[in-house]
Amino acid sequence: MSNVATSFGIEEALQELGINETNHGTSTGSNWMPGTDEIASYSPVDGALIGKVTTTTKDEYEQVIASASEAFKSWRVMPAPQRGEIVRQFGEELRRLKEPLGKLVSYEMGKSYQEGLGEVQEMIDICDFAVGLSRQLHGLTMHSERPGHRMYEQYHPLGIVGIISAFNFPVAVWSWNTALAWICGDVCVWKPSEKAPLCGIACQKIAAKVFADNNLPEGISCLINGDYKVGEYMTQDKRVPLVSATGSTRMGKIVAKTVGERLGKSLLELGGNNAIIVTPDADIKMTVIGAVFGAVGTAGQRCTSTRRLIIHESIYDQVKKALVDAYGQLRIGNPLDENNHVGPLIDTDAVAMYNQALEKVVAEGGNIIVPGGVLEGEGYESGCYVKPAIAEANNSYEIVQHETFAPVLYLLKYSGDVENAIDVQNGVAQGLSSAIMTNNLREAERFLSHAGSDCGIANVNIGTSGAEIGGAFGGEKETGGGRESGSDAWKVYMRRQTNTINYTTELPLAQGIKFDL
Ligand code: UN1
Repeated sequence: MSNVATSFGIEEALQELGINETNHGTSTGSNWMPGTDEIASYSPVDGALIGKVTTTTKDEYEQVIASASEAFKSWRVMPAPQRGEIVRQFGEELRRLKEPLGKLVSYEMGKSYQEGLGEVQEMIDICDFAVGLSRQLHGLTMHSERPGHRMYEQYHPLGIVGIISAFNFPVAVWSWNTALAWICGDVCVWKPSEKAPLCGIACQKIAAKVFADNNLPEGISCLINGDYKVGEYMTQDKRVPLVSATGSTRMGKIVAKTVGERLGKSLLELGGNNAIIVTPDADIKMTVIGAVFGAVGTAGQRCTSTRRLIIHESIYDQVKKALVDAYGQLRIGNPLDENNHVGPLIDTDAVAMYNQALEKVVAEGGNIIVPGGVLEGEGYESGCYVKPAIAEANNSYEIVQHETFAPVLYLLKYSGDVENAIDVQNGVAQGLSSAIMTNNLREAERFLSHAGSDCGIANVNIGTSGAEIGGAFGGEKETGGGRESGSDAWKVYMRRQTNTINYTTELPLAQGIKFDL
């Protein structure tokens, strides 16, 4: 174990979570399969090897699907509130293991420990939400046009839900899917990111214990590991009616095409290019807090991170100065140390992309006002620590149109009416999250109107990131159109059936059709 790992209790956390030096990466619950090539997980915090995970073979994948299909037969007929009880117990286990799991998230992914705990809290919250929902999986009843007939709709489980998740929320996104899918009566197969596979092992062990303690069959929660080829086993597989994928737009397009070709369903949570509009009526103090957290939180690696600030010309210089001052206060370093605001990027490939973005914005005519750079020296040995940067730019720049998963914030100036700012905000291919900072009711309502923000999330006087689980989460356009977590997102995990029952001795046909024999 490295010095950092020792001083911040990583060894104990790994032990509590059952993580070994080498871990089998394929599981149907209590049953773990040996697998093949190993994925090594290095911490971006200090570059140390945390552990290895074996990848899933095609043959093991087949065993996983067989087990999941078998489990589905009994799980789907268990009353939903009883499934809710299992999810409640899972939430309790998460409460018990919140600290070690939060620590692992922080050490393997690089987000701050506080954000790691926050991520586990999102898991707990979605479990609570799902428990209540397990008594509310309701359809509608409607009046039949035929006498003595009753018509209603009901929701049935789909079957196997395939989950492909990204490194940046290595545990929460899985739980948003599983907590709902499980209470809906589905079984889940999860392929976590190759960049955070140990988080996947930890979560699967927590879930497996709950299922085993309740004598439930293998296969309700399954784990597979590997690169895109292992993901393809699921996207191409007709036995997986729904694939929920989080990641880049590039990846999402491939998933959508592959799943679409077999007329399966996909739930996509892809790239964002989120903006905050700052109008002349904005509270500048709130704006700065929201913008800085949105841009540098999770080192700019949330799909909801703030990438663009669209500022009215009348307050542009004031906001710019306040931001430069705030960036001057940021402490970059070990994310397990609660004194630091910004941790590392996930790996050196991400650092290369960050560098390219800064080069590109300059090449396109941008003006860097808070310079970036890769940090070196003591504490920065992993090579993944970068300085959050700010550039004055134009929305038409190719790089501004592109989602760079790093702490690079673009300042864009607008003049005239709020409509002009909304046009800029909507003038990108992505449509995840958006926000306006204003105390002017007219501006706020314009932003939220049919002619306003075209994003899945539109906030007033709050930044773009940090959504609560109670609302449906997701975005439009190249973000993929999917909705996860709260509200009625559960419906994606079920199939709808319309039922008509005749309780007379006649057989009248709909639409007045006569068919006398
Ligand atoms: C993501 O970045 O993939 O709104 C999800 C937020 C978090 C979720 C982000 N609750 O920032």
